[in-house]
Amino acid sequence: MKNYKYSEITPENIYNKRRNFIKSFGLGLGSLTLGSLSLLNNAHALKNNSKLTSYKDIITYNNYYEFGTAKDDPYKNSQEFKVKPWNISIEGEVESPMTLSADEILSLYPSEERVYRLRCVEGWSMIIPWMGFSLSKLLNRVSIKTEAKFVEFESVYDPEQMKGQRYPVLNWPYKEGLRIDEAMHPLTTVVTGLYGKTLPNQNGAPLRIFVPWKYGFKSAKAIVKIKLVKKMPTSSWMKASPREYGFYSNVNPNVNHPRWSQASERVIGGSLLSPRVETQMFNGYGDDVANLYSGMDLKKNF
Ligand SMILES: Nc1nc2c(c(=O)[nH]1)N[C@H]1C(S)=C(S)[C@@H](COP(=O)(O)O)O[C@H]1N2
Ligand SMILES: [Mo]
Repeated sequence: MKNYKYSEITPENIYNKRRNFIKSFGLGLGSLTLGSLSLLNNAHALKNNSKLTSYKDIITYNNYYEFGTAKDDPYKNSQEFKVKPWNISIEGEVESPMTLSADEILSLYPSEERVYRLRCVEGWSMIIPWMGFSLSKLLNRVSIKTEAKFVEFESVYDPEQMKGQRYPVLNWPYKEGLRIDEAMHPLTTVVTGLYGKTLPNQNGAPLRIFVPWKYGFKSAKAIVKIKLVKKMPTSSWMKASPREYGFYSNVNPNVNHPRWSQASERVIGGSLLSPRVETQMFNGYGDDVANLYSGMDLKKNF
């Protein structure tokens, strides 16, 4: 067994070694996990030869306004944030509301690797090897009533620890929402980690949501509540600017933000000279999710 220098043992190196090992035995990426879904997911994200974004970029270039609005604020300001103990309540239109600790959730549902592209509404993207499992598994646990049509996600409110929340940048706590069929879609993920490691605070520890075909802001970090509701919830971003941020917020190169084009994106990690790449409809996940929106006018329902 080769000895690695300490500096070589980054999450990224361990991850790549494991991946090469698996590749060299001809097992393919998908066999890292059980189930064909992940195979499919990995293939999607890596279509058009996209490289994984570096661990460093993923953990230092973040949007997490609770910790400040500059890209490196979450990295700088979230290191002392306490993610233990942590409870998440699942409530609203359900037969059996419950509160589970983050640890319970982690042990109930084994995480698998899910490589997805994150497309921020600001016009940049990353390819991230997340760890997680389908949100539907958790939602099935509470027996959703037929009256429930939407799901609302609430992030933590803790201005003592999150100095960004001392200012009215957004309507705190951060809230987001999905239609029930979107929330139950197997691609909609409860994220537990990345690069095979525990989720860093700045990426939404201990648990966050990730919805691959929607703009990044739909994927709430550090969630404490999941509420099943009858009516379409108003997200923090809809409150802040309803003209610019709609409920659906599907990645769509044909529908521009009122202040900028959404036709292309800057891939984080490239050089300043790297060309922008074309943004794909539904962020490249159209084969899996386009049917959720058949017959809908996606310009109106932006
Ligand atoms: N609670 C909370 N969740 C949030 C945000 C935020 O400010 N607060 N920012 C969103 C935005 S705009 C993006 S692009 C992604 C960024 O996720 P990442 O930092 O893990 O890449 O988180 C989303 N989730
Ligand atoms: Mo974003």
